Amino acid sequence: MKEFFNVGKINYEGPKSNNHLAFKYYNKDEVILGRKMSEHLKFALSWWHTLCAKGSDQFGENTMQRPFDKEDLMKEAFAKVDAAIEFMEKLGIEYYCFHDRDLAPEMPTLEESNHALDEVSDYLKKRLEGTNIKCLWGTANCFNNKRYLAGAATSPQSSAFAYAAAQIKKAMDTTKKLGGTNYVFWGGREGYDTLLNTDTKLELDNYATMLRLARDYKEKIGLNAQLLIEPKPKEPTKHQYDFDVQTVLSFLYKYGLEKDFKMNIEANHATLAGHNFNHELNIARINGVLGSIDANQGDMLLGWDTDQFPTNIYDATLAMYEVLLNGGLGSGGLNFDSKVRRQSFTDEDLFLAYISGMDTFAKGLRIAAKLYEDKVFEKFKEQRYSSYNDGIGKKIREGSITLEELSDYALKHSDVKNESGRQEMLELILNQYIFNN
Ligand code: XUL
Ligand code: CO
Repeated sequence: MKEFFNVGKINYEGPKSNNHLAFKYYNKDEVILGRKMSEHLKFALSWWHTLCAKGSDQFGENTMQRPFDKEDLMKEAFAKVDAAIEFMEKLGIEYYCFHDRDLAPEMPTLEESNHALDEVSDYLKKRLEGTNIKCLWGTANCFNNKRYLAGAATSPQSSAFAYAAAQIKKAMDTTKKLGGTNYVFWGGREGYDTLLNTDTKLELDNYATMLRLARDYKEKIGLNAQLLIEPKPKEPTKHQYDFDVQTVLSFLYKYGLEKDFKMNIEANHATLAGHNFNHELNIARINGVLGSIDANQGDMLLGWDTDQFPTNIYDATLAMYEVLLNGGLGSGGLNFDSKVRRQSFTDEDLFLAYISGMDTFAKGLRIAAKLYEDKVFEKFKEQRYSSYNDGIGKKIREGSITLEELSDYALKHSDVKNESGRQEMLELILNQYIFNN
């Protein structure tokens, strides 16, 4: 088969290498904390940003030409499959994620769109035989077409709800066919712009109904995949219902869906919500819903979802630290929901972006593993909260106390002795680990 990309296989050359087209930190078979790096870091290619995004923005046309571009959209869809496999094999990426409409174009009718998706996914499945490339997750694009201008599951139009259900059904069938280990719901336009025209109660009830139907359908067809909700606070709507992990948790509990869904945490969505990436991972972890990660980063000076490739070593380190505390991501992985900048229009830029993102997380894993082994923060926290280990503290921890008892205690012990939180010392230690590992 003819090659699409004029870039060879990307190898590990170690930290001293000056070759930009080589890994400095990602050494896939190297064992860290008893597992191969490739098992800790199940990197995935995002079909939409890698094969479909061509550099256009609100103000300008495409800037990128790809070697798989074709006049005929179906021919292009097949060429994208071949190009994606070449790209993943060259980078050693073993997973991919897709929306139904990234794999195959939307056609004039739903029936034709379904048929197009069948053809391309059959081809993808066949081409992947004998490779070690697998599907991390599938999803349905229920936000691009104008029928979804007011949402999909939360649309005021029941026919839009039905159309979205049809797309989700088909995307779940396709995820099953491709052996996907997760299925994602990012609430594209599930939110609102003004309360003047929005029945939030009905919209949220309907959203829960859609998720319940999808959960039941998953069981019915035997789709062996973890269902994931991907929180995001705004964009495209002003108020996205899935604001952040805590908001989604309360939604899941309210509607009795907490056992069926975990979460796919995206770094740029966390920062849009005013949270650090590791805050979202932490809240998901302590609630048992940390499922998978969309690895990217935003620009803190811009207020929108820039979906840049991750290069921030602090964030990657602290993210991998949460992943280690979580015991890994189970069936999840690290999907690069990231795109190259509009001015980075060459194919080589695409390779460089992935190498940079993979090395950032590989280095983050190496540092996090040392922090984890040395229990740096955990030891400090243990000491910091030790007043809850016995006496009155133990009773509070166990919930076996009354307000009267606490009042009696406080009357006798009114001298609260605080200790330094030592934030600067901990930051200093974190930096030492980053510098030395
Ligand atoms: C949008 C976003 C999506 C989801 C999948 O901000 O992150 O690409 O990851 O629909
Ligand atoms: Co995402």
